[in-house]
Amino acid sequence: MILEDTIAAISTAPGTGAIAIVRMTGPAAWTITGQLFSSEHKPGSMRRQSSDNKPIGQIGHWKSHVAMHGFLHDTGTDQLVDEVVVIPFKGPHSYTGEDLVEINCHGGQIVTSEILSLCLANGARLARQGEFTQRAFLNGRMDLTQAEAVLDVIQAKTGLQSRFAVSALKGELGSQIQKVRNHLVELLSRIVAGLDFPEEVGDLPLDDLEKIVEQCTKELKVLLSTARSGRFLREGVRVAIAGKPNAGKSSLLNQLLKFERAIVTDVPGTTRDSLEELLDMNGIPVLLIDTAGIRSTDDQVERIGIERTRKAIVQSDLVLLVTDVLTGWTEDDKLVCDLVVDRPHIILANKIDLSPDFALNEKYETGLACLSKIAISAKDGSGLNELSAAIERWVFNDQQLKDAGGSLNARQGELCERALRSLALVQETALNNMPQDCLATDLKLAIDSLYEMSGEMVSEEIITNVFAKFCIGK
Ligand SMILES: Nc1nc2c(ncn2[C@@H]2O[C@H](COP(=O)(O)OP(=O)(O)OP(=O)(O)O)[C@@H](O)[C@H]2O)c(=O)[nH]1
Ligand SMILES: [Mg+2]
Repeated sequence: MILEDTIAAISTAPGTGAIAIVRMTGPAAWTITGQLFSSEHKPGSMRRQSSDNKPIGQIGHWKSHVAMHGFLHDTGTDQLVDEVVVIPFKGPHSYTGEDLVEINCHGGQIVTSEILSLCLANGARLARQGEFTQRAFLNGRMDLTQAEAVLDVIQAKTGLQSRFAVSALKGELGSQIQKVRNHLVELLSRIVAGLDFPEEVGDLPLDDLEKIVEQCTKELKVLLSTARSGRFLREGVRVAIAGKPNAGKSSLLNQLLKFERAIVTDVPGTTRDSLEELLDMNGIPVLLIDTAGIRSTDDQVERIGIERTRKAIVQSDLVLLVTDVLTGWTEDDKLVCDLVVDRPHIILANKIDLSPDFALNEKYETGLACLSKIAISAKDGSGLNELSAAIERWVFNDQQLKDAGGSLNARQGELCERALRSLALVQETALNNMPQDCLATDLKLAIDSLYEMSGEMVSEEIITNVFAKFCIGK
């Protein structure tokens, strides 16, 4: 699907840089660049004539994927705008699948916007957000999971986020979905053949059907389990540090961040307000929230702080419950425990440096939501590797995210759940020995959900939503 119009945008980040790139794609991308670009700049001479008397801008001489050094001139005034490197890409072998040009210019904001204005004045229109990638999708250069991965790569804030996004970008996630879908399509065609030719083909043996549906269900469940980890990788994990006053919460925050972010004193009740800071924990973006210590108090300011702690706990994905090995498990610890009992949490017995023989005993019991108990020292950092490992295990749910070739985003996760529901109905129908045309209906719904996941059958509205999240120029 080659689109009629030619679009242009500045593809590099706003601001000043060493170089910037203005990108253009569409049927007129090469011609427009040809009108602006010349391989020589000779002040005072006719710039459209080169030294070998060939008209400059003769795009017939351009080679796809080969960079050309030259100059851009204002078509109206003939003034030199910038010295540039132009890389033309001939469709379909380009990012968008159409003719495309990248103009590498100096990274000044004025010069970059002048070049963009020239492209627009000569027939291009300003690209919408994500429109380059949208064209790549519409022209079949990538499926929707890959297009969504482009956004993830751009927005990744840690190396791990980026690695998973890149593997989805390579199409691994898309091929996992396609693999399951192909099995189901084959199954459906066998059922349909049986319905169309009952004499010759007959009903599909239920054993065959169950085996394939079970296998596909298993594979989709693995994919679905990546959605939770994927959300944490994309959006970060909110981790509240809670505990009684003086347990060492702020010290823990500082030790994890490796700088003195929070005030630490030996006065109980030092932290009055919740304080947030982002940490890259082995590639997982973790939003750490230090909170006011929890205890019963008449101090009005402290009570407001404790109320905020409650809120931080409720809004968190995970709580680190910090206790103090010097005081042991006290009434105040029990107050904290009541607040975190239903939330995933890790008990941290802090200040182990002051009591090296300390052992976590049965008193430290907070219920089923407790993921692990670790003795740490916020002062010397001991036990913190174990803490990172415990958080990592919980985030990835012991799943081999790598095997899935990426993680599902919210849109894909919903469709995966829908496909699984349809497959469950197929299994139920088979169990109840219903006619095989009933199987076909649900099987078709499961296949449709998978087509929607990869974007091969998807509404205009969803496409618009997906690409609206991109920046202009991508
Ligand atoms: N030796 C030792 N002292 C620690 C450790 N962690 C914290 N402390 C000390 O314990 C005191 C309280 O530490 P904070 O980090 O302010 O405790 P907090 O839980 O944030 O206290 P509030 O903000 O009052 O709720 C300070 O004197 C810290 O130096 C530790 O692991 N070892
Ligand atoms: Mg504190």
